[in-house]
Amino acid sequence: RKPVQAVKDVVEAAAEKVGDVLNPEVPGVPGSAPPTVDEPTTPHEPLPPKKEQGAPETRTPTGAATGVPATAKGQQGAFLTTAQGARLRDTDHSLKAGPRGPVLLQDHHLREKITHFDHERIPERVVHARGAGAHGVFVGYGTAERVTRAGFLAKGRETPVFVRFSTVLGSRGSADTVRDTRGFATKFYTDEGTFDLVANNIPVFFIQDAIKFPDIIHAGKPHPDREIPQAQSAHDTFWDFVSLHTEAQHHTMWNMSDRGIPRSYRMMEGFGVHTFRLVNAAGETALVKFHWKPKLGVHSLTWEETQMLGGMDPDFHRRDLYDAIEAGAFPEWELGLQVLPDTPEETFAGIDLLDPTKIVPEELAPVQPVGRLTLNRTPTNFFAEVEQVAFHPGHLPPGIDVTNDPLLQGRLFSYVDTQLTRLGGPNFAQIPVNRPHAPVNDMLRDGFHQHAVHAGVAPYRPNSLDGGNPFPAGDADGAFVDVPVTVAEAPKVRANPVSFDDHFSQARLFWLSMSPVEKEHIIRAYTFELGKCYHQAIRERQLRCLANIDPVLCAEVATGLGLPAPEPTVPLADVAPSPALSQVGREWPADGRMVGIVVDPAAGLDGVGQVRRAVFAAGMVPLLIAPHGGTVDGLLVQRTFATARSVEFDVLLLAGAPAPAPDALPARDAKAGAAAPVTVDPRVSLLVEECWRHAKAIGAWANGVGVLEQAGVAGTPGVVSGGSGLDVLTAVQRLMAAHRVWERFPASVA
Ligand code: HDE
Repeated sequence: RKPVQAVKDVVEAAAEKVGDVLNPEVPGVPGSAPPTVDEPTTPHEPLPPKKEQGAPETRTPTGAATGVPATAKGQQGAFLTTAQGARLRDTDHSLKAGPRGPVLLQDHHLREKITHFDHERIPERVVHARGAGAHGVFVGYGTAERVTRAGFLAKGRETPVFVRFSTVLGSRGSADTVRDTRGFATKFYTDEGTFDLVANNIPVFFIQDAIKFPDIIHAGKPHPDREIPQAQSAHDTFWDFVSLHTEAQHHTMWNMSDRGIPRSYRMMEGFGVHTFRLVNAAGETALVKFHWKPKLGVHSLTWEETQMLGGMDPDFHRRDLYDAIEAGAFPEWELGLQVLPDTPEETFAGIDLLDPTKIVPEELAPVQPVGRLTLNRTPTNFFAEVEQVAFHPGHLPPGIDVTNDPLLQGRLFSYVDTQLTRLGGPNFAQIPVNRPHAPVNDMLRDGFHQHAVHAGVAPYRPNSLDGGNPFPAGDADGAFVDVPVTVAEAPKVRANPVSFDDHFSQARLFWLSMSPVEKEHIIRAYTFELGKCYHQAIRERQLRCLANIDPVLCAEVATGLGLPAPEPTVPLADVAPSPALSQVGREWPADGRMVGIVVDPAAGLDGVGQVRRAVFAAGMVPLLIAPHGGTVDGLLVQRTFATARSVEFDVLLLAGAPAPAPDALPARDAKAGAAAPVTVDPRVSLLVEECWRHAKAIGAWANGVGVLEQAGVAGTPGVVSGGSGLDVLTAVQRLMAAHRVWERFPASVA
C-alpha cells in the first residue's frame, strides 16, 4: 500500500467521523480540534507541526542524535531569543533614557529586529511572480525504459517532488484568476541529481528565440508610465506587440481560449513546450515532448467567474490547491511522453520540432504515460519553500538532454542568472527546498550565503592533496550524458530556419479543434481584450492577424468591435483539427469538487447527513451553507449566506428553501415592486442564478425545490429535482462528469 493512499484513507476516515475535513474544530471529537492555545503569560512548548508536514529536507534536524527536541521548528522554542540565541526579557519597549526619554543607540535588540525586518523582502520573480507550491511524490511506471536511462522513471521508483504553479504577468500580490498562461514547474529530487521540468499549461510560446523574451514581457507587463493594468493582457502594449510579432498568434489564441482561465491548478495540463532529447542505456536517442495530464481533466472557469473571484477571492487557486491537499483530495497528474524519432531534420509530420510555437497533435503522436505525480503536502513556510524555490531547465538527470530549440537555449542561461539577483548570490542550491537529494560533491566554493563547511584543501582537479577526489564518473557510475549530436557546419548568422515563418497554421488548427461553445468564448475574449485597447490601429492590425487564422473568427470579433473585417493576406492553412485540444465532450471524475449544500434549519435537515457522507465517499468536498454559523442539527456549518458565493462551488444542492432573513438585501422583485412574494432568502436565489448562469449542475429535493421555482430555473437543462437527496446527488454527479452543462451557454458559431 502506497503511503500516499494510506494518508488519504486516514483523512477520509477522519472525515467520516468528524464530518468535515476543512473545518476540523468539532468539539468533542478527538484529534479534530486544534490544540488549545494557552494564554500568553508563561512560556510553553510551541504548537506541534501540522499533521503530515514532516519535511526532512526543510526542517531543523531533530532526534536524540542532534539534541534538538522533536517539536523544534525553524527558530521556535519556549523563549524568545536574539538571532544569537540570548534570551530576551522584553521585546515590546525600546531601551530609552527614562520612560519619556530618547531611544539609546546601544539597543542592540531594537536594531537587530528592525534591521532584519527592513531586509525581509527579496525581489519578486521578474516573471511568474505570483504562485503557489506543494510537495508530493512521483512514481515511475517503468514504461520509459526503452527510450531513456533516467532512473526516476523506473517501475515503482518513488521520487520526492516540489511543484510551483504560477501566473506569468502579475506581481506577487496579484489575483489568481486573471487571463494568463500558468507556470507548472516541477522539481524532481531524483537520486541521480535534480530534474526540473519547468513547464507551462500552454504547449507553445509567444516567441521562437529567447532574445525576444524581454520584448514580450515588457509588452505584457503594466505600462511603464502609469503602471497599469496589473496582471492583464487586455491593454495596448500587449496587443501592439502580438499583432506586430505574428509568431505570437498561436500562443495568444490559447490565452484567449478557456485555457487562459483554468478552474484550478489541479485541473490544468502541463507542457514542457520544447522538444527534448532522450538517451537510453544503449546510447540510442529519441526526441520527446513532455506532458502532464491531470486526473481530474482539463477545466476552466467562466469569464464572469474569474471577474467575480478577482474581487471575492483573489487567492482562489492558491486556496483551492491547499484546501484540496489538506482535505486529502490529493491532486494527481500522469507524466506522458510524445516520443518522436531523432532524425537529422528534427521534424515530425512536417512540423519543425525546434519551433516552440508548434505542437505535435496527439492524434499524430500519442501521449504515452510514464509515471504519476501526487501532491500530498502543503508548504510549511511559504517564503522558505515557494518563494525561494529556484528552477532551471538545465537541471537534468542522465537520460534527458536538450535540443537546439533557440528558446530553450536562452532559457538555459537565464534561470541561473536570475537567481543570482533574486536569491542574492550563487549558493541558492543550498537553500533547503533547492537542495538535491543526490549526494553533492562539487568544487564550488565560498560566495554570498555559503552554508556548507567544506572540508579538504584541494577544491581543484587534478589534485594529489585530497587523494585525487572527487573523480569524474563514467557511464557505469551513472554520469550525465551530453548526447554527441553533430553540429552542422554553417555560417554564423542571426536568422531562423524558414519553417519558423509559418505563424498562422497552428493557430487555425487550434481554432478549428474547438467546440462551438469554446469558439464563442474565444470570440468574446478577443472582443473584450481588443475593446480595452485605446488605439484603433492596434485593433485593426490584430483583426488582420485573425483574418489569416479564420474568417469567421475575424468577422465575429470585428462585429463586436464595430470595425470592418479585413481580408486574409496569406492563404488559409489547410489543417486537420485535433479533437484532443477541446475541453468539451469527454467525461471526468468529479473528485475534489466543491459541493455547496443549502439548508433550511427551520425545515429540518432530513437526509442532509446522508448526502454529505455520500459526497465524501465520492471524493468530493461538501460545504454546508446555512443562514448562520455554528452547527445545524449537529452538522457543522461551513458557509453562511453572508460568506457563501456561487463561484466557490462546482455544484449547488438545495436541501431547503430558507425564508428571507431580516438583514437580507432587498430582492429584485421587491425593488421592482413586483407582486410575486419573495419567499426565499435573496442570497440563496442569487447563488442559484449565478450557478445557473455559469452552467453548473444544480440539484434540489424536499423544500429546496421551491428555490428552483423562485429563481425560474426549474426544469431547465442541468437542473435536477425530485426523489431523495441521494437520488439527486447521483443525477448531479452524472452531470458533473462533463464539468459544466454546456448547452446553457449560447454559441453563435458552428
Ligand atoms: Fe521562464 N523564466 N523563461 N519560461 N519560466 C522564469 O526564472 C525565461 C519560458 C517558466 O515557479 C524566470 O526563476 C526566458 C517558457 C516557469 O519559480 C526567468 C524565456 C516556459 C517559471 C525565466 C522563458 C517557461 C519561469 C523568472 C524565453 C514554459 C516559474 C524567475 C527564452 C516551458 C518558475 C525564475 C518558478 C520563470 C526566463 C520562457 C516557464 C527570468 C528567458 C517557454 C514555469 O529565468
